[in-house]
Amino acid sequence: MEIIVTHKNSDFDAVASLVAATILFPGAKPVLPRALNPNVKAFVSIHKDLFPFVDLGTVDLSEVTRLIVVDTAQGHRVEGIGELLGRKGVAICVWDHHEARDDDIAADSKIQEQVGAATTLFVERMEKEGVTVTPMQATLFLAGIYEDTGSLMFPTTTPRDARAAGYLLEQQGDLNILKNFLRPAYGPKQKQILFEMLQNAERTKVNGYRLSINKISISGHTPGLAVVVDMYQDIVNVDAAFGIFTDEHKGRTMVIGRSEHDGLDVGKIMRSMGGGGHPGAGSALLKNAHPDAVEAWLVELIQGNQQTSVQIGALMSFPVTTVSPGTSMKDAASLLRRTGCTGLPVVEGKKIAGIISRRDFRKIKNEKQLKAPVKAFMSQKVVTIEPGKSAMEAARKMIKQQGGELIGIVTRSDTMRYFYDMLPG
Ligand SMILES: [Mn+2]
Repeated sequence: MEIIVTHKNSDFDAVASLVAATILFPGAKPVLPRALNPNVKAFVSIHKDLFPFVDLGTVDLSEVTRLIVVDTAQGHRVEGIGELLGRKGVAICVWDHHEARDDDIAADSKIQEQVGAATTLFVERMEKEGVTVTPMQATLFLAGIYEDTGSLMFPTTTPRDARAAGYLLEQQGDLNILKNFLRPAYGPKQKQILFEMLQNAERTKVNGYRLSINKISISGHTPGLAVVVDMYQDIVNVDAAFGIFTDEHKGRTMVIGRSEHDGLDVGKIMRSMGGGGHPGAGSALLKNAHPDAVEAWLVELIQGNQQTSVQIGALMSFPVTTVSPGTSMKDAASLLRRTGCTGLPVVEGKKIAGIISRRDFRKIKNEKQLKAPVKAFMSQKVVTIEPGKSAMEAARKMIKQQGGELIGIVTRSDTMRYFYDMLPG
């Protein structure tokens, strides 16, 4: 028997992929997770009979010969399949669109391409193979693509997602049905939370990003918080918005983030907090964490956020050509000419004593001064940066003109090369 599974708390992309896989793998049974996102649950309850879903409880796992995993490649995100992973005689096939970094399923075959929605991968294949898609299926697949790409507006959207959406509209995917299901998780409770968030809204600037971090206490089952944070971000108009939702009674804190800034990868930040997501959206669930501590942690992660930016350590030139304070100006000049550098650090032991640059040679009035040591002409005000900092920060320091052990040097051209994406690799 072949079964198709996806991650729990399924969104439309997960369920659409589940259905799409039944078309590409005829005979395989789509196992619908018990935990579904509220809007998906509403959709499924109305359309259940139109799709051949089965419950895991009705599947005899000992009969399974092939496992098709869609919209994730992480075993712990899929309910009840632990015993199948690594079992002899079970072929595993993965279709996913997330970054492979946290994958723990050893797949025999894997289609993993970074597009905005896993559904896109299936739709492309169906179009290529000339498989007919019913309007009902097209609508569900559209919901998958629209939800995971924020209606093609998240930065993770690729041209392939837009093309797949176009194809589905040609197959009579129904936008009216979609509109009713994509944001139904927003009800009176969510409205109340959004209202409270807006009353407390504050904006801050961290590492150059305009942020709003909002702490809210909640109680009881509160679905749809991602939608609330999404709307909140739209209204307060920041690069990224975070909601820290604490249920004191349960001792649980849910962190939900949205980013519209290419450089601020929310998924990565949430992974550092033990959660997950995409660059544009992500969440993490923390136990017994104080909201203030969570906020401080978030800020720290964003401050140290290296995703826009390669670390300086990876950018810097090494080894560094240096001179000592006693080196003559003449020798320094010929070194500058030979290396093509615009400046040289002046080093005493391992410490930077100053920097001598081409500009300093303008101070030389006569031949005799060329014999003088560089320390007479060097500038002692040297701006340094630690290797763990980002290229963004280096650029900021260079613009602002604002010492440790010398281990490398970042030149203007190193930094520019980074910004123009010309770094090798
Ligand atoms: Mn997805």
